[in-house]
Amino acid sequence: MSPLPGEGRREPPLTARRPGGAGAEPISLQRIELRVLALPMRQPFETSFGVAREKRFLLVSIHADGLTGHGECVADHHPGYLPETIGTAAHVLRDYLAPLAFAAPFATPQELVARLRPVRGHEMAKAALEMAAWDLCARRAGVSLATFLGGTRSRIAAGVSIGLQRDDAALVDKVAEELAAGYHRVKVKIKPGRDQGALRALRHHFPDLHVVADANSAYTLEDADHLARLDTFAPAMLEQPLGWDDVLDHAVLAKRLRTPICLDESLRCVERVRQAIDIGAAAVVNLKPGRVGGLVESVKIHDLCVARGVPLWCGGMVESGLGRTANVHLQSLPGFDPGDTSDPRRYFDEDLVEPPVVVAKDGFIDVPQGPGLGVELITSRLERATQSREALVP
Ligand code: OSB
Ligand code: MG
Repeated sequence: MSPLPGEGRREPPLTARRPGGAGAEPISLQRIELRVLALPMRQPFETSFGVAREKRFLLVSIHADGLTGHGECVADHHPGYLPETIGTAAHVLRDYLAPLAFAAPFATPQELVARLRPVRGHEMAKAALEMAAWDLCARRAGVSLATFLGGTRSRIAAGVSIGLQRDDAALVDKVAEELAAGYHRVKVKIKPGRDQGALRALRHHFPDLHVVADANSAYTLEDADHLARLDTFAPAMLEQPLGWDDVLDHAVLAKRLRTPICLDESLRCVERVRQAIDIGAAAVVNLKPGRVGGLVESVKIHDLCVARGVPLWCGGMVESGLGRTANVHLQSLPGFDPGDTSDPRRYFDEDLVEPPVVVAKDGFIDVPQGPGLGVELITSRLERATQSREALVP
């Protein structure tokens, strides 16, 4: 595939402003490995779009010069959050992204990202390959991913996303438990019929609680009057109430609410984020590297939000410790409010990495200092979790 004409539109490379590994010897990939992994979950995670009882995901590992880099793909086995799935990600990685990555050496992750641009969409597949490239490049340079990204924080404030509970009393108990664990921010899931009561109960028990309500696209503009009544309970923000790909209706809804709107699903590139801010659809931005095609795009979105004074926080996709760790490195950039980075042990008895991601009693997570992601996969656990694997070569 030859580069598209639009390539000339490229912005100044991040390497102009951030370390990123400019000047390094180019990397020639020797092998890319795709594995489908399954981790049992300790508790189901329920949202307006479904219940997850098991975590299945694709692990992308790249090999070059005796080094390995790993990337966790956030696509689910089901297209209930966004259209990508494990199956589409494996297909696009195998048939389109891997050949582009093998086609020529690349010196920086930014160079690889530019090469993947002819493939439209498939942000989660691209992000996984890109994360592996960041891990490998940073390892080779002997610096942490945080340093490579230009991060300055050595610890980040953890927050927690709480799935739909059996009833409002159970939700109140759960929130109390998570606050006791030290989390700096609480988010709860809502859906029609499970919104007013939940927010009323939370406000009653926790008068000063900063609580985010995430609807995962469970409403339409016809629910505007109903959603406006949630203002009474003063949630800190309402996350993605309307269509998963919508920004226009969110701008209309925003005018009818006091509660600020935060967008998640709809924001899949920096241009979309800018447009959403410009038309008043997003007062707050949830940034997930996997949803926007990776860390290069994430840094652009971070920089835009900081420049525009728009609050920004890092979301989660129920990642294993590997993906969580990448989110921790990203949040070492100044400007992130506490988001959805909670302890992976809330979900998994046996996480895959060492050292594990740990939320300290004061609700902070240390940014790993070792090279790359700064964590290692535990081979025995990786093998146990592996459902299938395939190797791709040039
Ligand atoms: O909408 O933020 C979301 C998890 C899976 C899919 C979508 C969302 C979430 C979360 C984050 O709420 C949960 C977590 O990673 O702990
Ligand atoms: Mg969300």
